[in-house]
Amino acid sequence: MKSRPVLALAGGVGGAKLALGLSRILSPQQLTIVVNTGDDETFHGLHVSPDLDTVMYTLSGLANPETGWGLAGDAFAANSMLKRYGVPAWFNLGDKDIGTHLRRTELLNAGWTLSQVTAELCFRLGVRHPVVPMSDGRVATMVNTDQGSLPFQDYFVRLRCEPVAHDIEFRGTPPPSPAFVEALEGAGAIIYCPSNPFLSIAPILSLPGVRERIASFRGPRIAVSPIVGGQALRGPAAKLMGELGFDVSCAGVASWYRGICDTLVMDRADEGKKDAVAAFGLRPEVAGTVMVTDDDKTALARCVLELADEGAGT
Ligand code: FO1
Repeated sequence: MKSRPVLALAGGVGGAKLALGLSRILSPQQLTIVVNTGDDETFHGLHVSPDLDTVMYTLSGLANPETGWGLAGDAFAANSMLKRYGVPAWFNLGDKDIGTHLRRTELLNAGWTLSQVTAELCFRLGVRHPVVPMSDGRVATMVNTDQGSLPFQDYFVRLRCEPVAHDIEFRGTPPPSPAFVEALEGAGAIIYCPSNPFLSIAPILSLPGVRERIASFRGPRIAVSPIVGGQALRGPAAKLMGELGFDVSCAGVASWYRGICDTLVMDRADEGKKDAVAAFGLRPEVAGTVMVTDDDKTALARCVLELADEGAGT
């Protein structure tokens, strides 16, 4: 994508990895990373934006390499103290991480938008590529389960995705953030990072006008499957897919992306699923999608960008 910028849509850890790879190849003018905020939650009076922070920490080189979320070398003294006070502190906020949430909350309370706050935090951490919340308004991802309707972090962290899900709901219909709208209008290609489609990409698409804009987008739209060999690389994507009635495979991912995506990048392990993916109208492309090292992330990003260049020329 030499001319028009790339718009990458991302959730947490998997999305951040590809976003890092893209940021190593593209300049800040050539890439906008729009991030899911349906997982945002208020803990102990603080506004926590886990996916924004995961992308921001990853791009600044500060992320915890073991978990993928939170900060490397963080401690949890404040969280332990909350537990001593009898506060339900199951969402593990690190001591340094709390500094981020304090600053975000302070600026939001002072009237800044989430976009402005995120730009400020990124600037201070040396992140030069635009990391943009999907919206400045609130969308709450709710997982409707056999144990009732659960806010995302309750389902994901407190209950470790154990409840059986039958539906996912996005409460709130604020407009997409200004930078997201601008990126949608100016993009030369759209890349869906290998994030959970149901929990990370769907909230972005749920914003007014976004799905329609992407459906009628003229440039290449490329998704990277987060399902490899019938399993999620991390998180509950595979379990959820099964519970929601999808085939737990990259073909199931292709069926979900039908109409809003042209090419699905699937792992070499799934070579045999090419026809099943093509049956949903997506062009199957095989690559190494398991990103362990930074070189893996850059290699996958390069592959995706080459596909975008090919698509732009067709
Ligand atoms: N994930 C967990 O599994 N357990 C946690 O205690 C936890 C704490 C946490 C704190 C800050 C943050 O930015 C992310 C955190 N996450 C934790 C990850 C987060 O729940 C998910 O990765 C995303 O919301 C899904 O992308």
